Amino acid sequence: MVVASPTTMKIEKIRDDIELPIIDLHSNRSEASKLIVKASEEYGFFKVVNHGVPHQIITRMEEEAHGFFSRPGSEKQRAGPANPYGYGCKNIGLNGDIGEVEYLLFQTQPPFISLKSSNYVSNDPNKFRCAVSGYVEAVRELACEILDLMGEGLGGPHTSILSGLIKDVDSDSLFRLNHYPPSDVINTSPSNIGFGEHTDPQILTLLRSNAVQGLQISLEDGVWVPVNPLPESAFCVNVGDVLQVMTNGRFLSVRHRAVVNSYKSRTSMAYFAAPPLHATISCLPGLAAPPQKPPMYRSFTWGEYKKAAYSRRLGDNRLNLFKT
Ligand code: GA4
Repeated sequence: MVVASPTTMKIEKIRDDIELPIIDLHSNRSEASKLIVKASEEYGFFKVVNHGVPHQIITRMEEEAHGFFSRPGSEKQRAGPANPYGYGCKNIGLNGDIGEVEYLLFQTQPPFISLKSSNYVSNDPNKFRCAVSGYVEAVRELACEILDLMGEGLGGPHTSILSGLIKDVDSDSLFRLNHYPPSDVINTSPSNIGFGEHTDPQILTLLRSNAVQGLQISLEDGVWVPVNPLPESAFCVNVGDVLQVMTNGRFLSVRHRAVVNSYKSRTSMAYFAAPPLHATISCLPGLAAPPQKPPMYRSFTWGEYKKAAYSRRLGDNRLNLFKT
C-alpha cells in the first residue's frame, strides 16, 4: 500500500503485516538461543511466549495504567511535566518532538517512585508503586534470561556480560506506560503518528501492549511494516543501539514507530533495559577481529551515549556519531 503522510505529504510505503518470529522460552535452550540470535540479526525484533512473567503481575500493572490514564487531565498533569521523567502529553523528549500519545516515564532504580509525580498517579499511590516494582522486577528477570540466551547463542567466553549490565544496582533501566487515544478522538490533529520513528538507545526493550495494532517497524528504507499485536500473552522484544554496538553490528537496532490507526485506544508498557551510566560500552570479546573485521563503533560510556540521545531529536541517527 502507498499512502501520503498527512503532515509532510511524503509518500510512504506500508507493507502487509508481518508475524515476527515467536520464540517459546520453554523449548530446548540451545534451540531458543539460536532462534533469538537469528531474529536479532534479521529483524532486530521478535516475540517471546512462555516467558515466565506471571499473568497477575501483568494484569495488575495494566489495571493501574488504565486507572491512571482514565483520570481527569488536570490530575494527570500534576504528575508532570515529563522532564524527561513523569507524565507527558504529546511532548516527547526535551527537543520539540510531538506525537498523539500520553505517557508516564519512570526510572526503575530506587528512588524511582519517590519522584514527585508518584503521589498523583492514583488514589492509592502505594498500590501503584507495588504494581510497578513487581512488574519491573519480573521483566528485568526476563530481560536477563533473554540476554543470557543471546550471549550463549553468540558464543565467546563471556555469556553473562550483557545480563550483568542490567543486574548492576546502578542500571539505568527505564519503564514507560503509553496511552494512544483512539483516532476518532484526535479530530484536531493532522497526524496519525503516536510515537515518531526512532531506535531505542538502550540494550533491549520488552514491550507489552493490548490487542490493538499500532507498532510498525522499518525493515527496508522507507517501507513500514505493521506488526501483528498477537498473541496477547507475548512480549515483543527489540534490540537497542547499545546491543548493536556490543555485537559489532551483528544484531540490528531497527527503527520503529507507533501509529494511531484505530478506533480503539492502545496502551503499551515498555521496559528499557540499560547499563549503569558509568559502564563502558564496546564490542563483546570475539565479535571483532581486526584487521578483517574491526570494531564498527568506538567505546563510550552509557552516560555519554544517553546524553547524545537526549540532546537530539527522536528520529536522529545517534549511532553514526560513534562510528569508527
Ligand atoms: C526512545 C526510547 C524510550 O522511549 C526513551 C525515549 C526518550 C524520551 O521519550 O524521553 C527519547 C527517545 C527515547 C530517544 C531520543 C530522545 C530521548 C526522546 C528523545 C527525543 C525513554 C529513551 O530512552 O529514548
